Amino acid sequence: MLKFFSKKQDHKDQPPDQRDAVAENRVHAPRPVDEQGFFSRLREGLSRTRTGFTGRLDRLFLGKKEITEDLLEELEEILFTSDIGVATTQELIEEVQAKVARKELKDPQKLKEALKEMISSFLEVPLRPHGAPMSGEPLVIMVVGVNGVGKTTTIAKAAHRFRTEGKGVMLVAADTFRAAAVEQLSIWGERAGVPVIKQQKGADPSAVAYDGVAAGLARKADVVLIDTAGRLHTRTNLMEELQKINRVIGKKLPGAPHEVWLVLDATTGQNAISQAELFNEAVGVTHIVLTKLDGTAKGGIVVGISKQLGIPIKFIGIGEKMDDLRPFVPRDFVQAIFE
Ligand SMILES: Nc1nc2c(ncn2[C@@H]2O[C@H](COP(=O)(O)OP(=O)(O)OP(=O)(O)O)[C@@H](O)[C@H]2O)c(=O)[nH]1
Ligand SMILES: [Mg+2]
Repeated sequence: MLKFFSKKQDHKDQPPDQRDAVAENRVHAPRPVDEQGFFSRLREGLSRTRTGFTGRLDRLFLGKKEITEDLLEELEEILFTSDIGVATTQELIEEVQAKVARKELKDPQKLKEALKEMISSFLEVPLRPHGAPMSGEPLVIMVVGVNGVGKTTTIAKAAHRFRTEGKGVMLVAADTFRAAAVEQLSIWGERAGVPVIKQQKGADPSAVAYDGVAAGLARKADVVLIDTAGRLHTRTNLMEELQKINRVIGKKLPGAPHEVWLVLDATTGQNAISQAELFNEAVGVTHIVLTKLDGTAKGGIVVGISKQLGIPIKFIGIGEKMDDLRPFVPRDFVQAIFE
């Protein structure tokens, strides 16, 4: 097992002000060679959103010579049904109206390019302040989200990513509610070649998380990913449980969890926004992972999430395979949706 953690980390010798940037680079590292088909795979994964959104835009603009109120009304409808969200849709339409009034925009054919630019600017969400591990300590990431959104799968995919970057990874099965949950994480751990810290079903999730962080420290892991439950017995409040995990691991390793990833299922559309508000209030979400973008035409939710929540999207899930978790790059995303 120790062989996974033997790789020396240069960045730990860097001054604290640079550590954050290095920690961030762990997931925004240059794309590995196996991602050469990156863009086409992204494009393929987002095909349903693209046909639903750009396909309809193209049909709307076809043969039109002027930007009329009727055209804007139809545009509003397309934006709204792509799950961009009411507030964001309104903002986009108002910006277009203002551009038309100022005569900066006349030709419907140019409207698409203008929308693309506006949407791109909405997607540029600055990183939130979050911790970085101290020298010799692991980066601890707590992964949260409601039942079935893709937390465990995301952890497996992220573990695979970190491993290909040469990092020592450890998984922690703090979802002790479902019997199958621990088993599922163990299977993924085996596939990704990383150890899994676990206890029996029904164990206290905070105790498992504490053990996981302790093991990560002892074995000098670079990254510890903690899987949590999406649902508990009705008597226990999920948010309180997550807050407890948060507190308990902070006792073992001050500053941990350094990152809290909220996993959201893109197919749930606007519902994802209210979930994010709840989790953020309870445990302070630092990054969002948006899964199942491949199965939906509701990809516009990416825009709504960025604009309304101001929480950066770290990864998007575009399929069920190990390498179907992609760093969210606004420019690539917009390109894949519009072209
Ligand atoms: N198509 C597609 N399916 C995904 C993606 N991410 C996860 N899934 C699927 O979603 C289902 C649920 O994933 P899990 O990882 O078990 O979800 P979870 O949040 O851990 O669920 P609980 O532990 O029950 O709360 C699985 O069948 C995954 O394969 C994705 O990006 N695309
Ligand atoms: Mg799970």
